[in-house]
Amino acid sequence: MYSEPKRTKIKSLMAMVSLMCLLVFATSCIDNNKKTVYENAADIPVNREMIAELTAPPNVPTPVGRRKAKKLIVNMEILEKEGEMTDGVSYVYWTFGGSVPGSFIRTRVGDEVEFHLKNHPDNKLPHNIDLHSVTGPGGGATSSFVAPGHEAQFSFKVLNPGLYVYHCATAPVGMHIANGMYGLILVEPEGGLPRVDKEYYVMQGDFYTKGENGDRGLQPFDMKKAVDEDADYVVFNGKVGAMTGDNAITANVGETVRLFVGNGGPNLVSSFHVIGEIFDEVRVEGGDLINKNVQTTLIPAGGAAIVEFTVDVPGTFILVDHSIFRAFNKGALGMLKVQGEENKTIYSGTQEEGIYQPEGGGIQELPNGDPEPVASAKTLQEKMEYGRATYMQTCFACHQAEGQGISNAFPPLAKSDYLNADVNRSIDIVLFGKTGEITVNGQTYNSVMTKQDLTDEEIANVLTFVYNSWGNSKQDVTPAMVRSRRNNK
Ligand code: HEC
Ligand SMILES: [Cu+2]
Repeated sequence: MYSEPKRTKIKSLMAMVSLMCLLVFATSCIDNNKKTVYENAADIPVNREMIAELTAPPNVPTPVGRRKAKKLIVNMEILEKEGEMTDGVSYVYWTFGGSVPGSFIRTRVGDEVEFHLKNHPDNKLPHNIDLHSVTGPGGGATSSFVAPGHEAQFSFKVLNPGLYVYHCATAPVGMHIANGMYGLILVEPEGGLPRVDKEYYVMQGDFYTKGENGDRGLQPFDMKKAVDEDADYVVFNGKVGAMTGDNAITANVGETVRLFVGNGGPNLVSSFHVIGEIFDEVRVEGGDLINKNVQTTLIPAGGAAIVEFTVDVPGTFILVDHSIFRAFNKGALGMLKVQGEENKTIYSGTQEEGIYQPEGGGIQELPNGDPEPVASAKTLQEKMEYGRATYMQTCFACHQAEGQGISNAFPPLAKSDYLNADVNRSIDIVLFGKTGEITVNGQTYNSVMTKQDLTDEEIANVLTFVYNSWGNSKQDVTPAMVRSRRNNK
């Protein structure tokens, strides 16, 4: 009667004993390995010195691999310098190492970082650095405050693995961050992160300018807009187009891509997404937690994430902040270009319905209010310049930087027989939109271009730019021509 439960008891006892044996065996295995495992990263000894390799985005330094912990010397120079926010718009950036985001720093657990922060003599302001990977007051800020023409030095032991943000923390802190003073420091675990084929550095930031998005000239920082969190630009790697066209990051079919993604803020949280990809793995918030099969990952201001995915099919994959107006209207858009063999099983690439056009409503229906009176372009050169700016803001997301279009989705404007055949038809397309099948350079497209909310002069300039670029017919389009087409309908 009791035999059944008894047997079960004996069984479980045996199971327990064998489990214990296994545990003992496993521990002795580790012991036999004679590898000292430090329970406390602070105890990891360093031997020898090494100058840290620093890189500007989208590049990252060489992986740490199996190297031992070292005294790692970081030489970081702060430079205040004018740069381009987008075509025709410049901005005075404050930078760690000359780039926004600042130089990427790559360390491993146990490293002892000797940080040299140099403030260039031509700079106007004092700065400092707060690294989120530092255990200590202010993350280093209190020890690194440095006036122009001076250098500050401090050191710290790298204790926790992960991907960390660093930033300037000099008052007014928000303003220093808003001007581009942030970057990433990676702390690899002992033995390094698993090997991948491609690694890139991407960091989002929001910018606040006196003028509105696209207003030309040198734009000063706007404190009121920054306080109101009313960003004019939201960008990857410091400017509109830092990761598009020729600046796109690249990979080959079959490769694994790892993106170190940070968000400098100062204000906005990023809904980071790659159109047409699924993240196989995300190291959530840059820490140890690995989430799998993720579509969009949240990257807080002052936070980071490591995302990884294998690219299976060729094409252009668009990196966005999926708060989507930021992507298509404020600049938070980058590109990963993948080359290699198509795989029709994974993606047919031929079906005509269902083209994903998130930019459809975004750019066109933006309520602009009354159009601002803009300076009129007089010369062809001016028309080209203004037209190019409109192109890069309005048309480029679909027709691409060199007018090459995207196969099966957006027809090319470069050497377009369709464009060159009839100027009035082109004006009508921009004015009123276009649907239905068309053939451009022998390829058929059957899609939708919504009407573009632009003034007559803007349309004249952008079309003049298109006609005078990329091997087209050099047609000059005037505002009067656009006006007469507009009134025609
Ligand atoms: C949202 C994506 C999108 C945007 C933005 C866009 N287009 Fe288009 N464009 C298209 C699509 C799609 C077609 C093809 C429509 C069809 O299949 O009927 C097209 C067709 C055209 C054509 C005729 C075909 C050719 O290749 O010559 C011209 C000219 C053109 N667009 C110019 C522009 C200009 C100039 C702008 C910016 C002011 C612009 N487009 C903005 C998607 C876009
Ligand atoms: Cu600063």
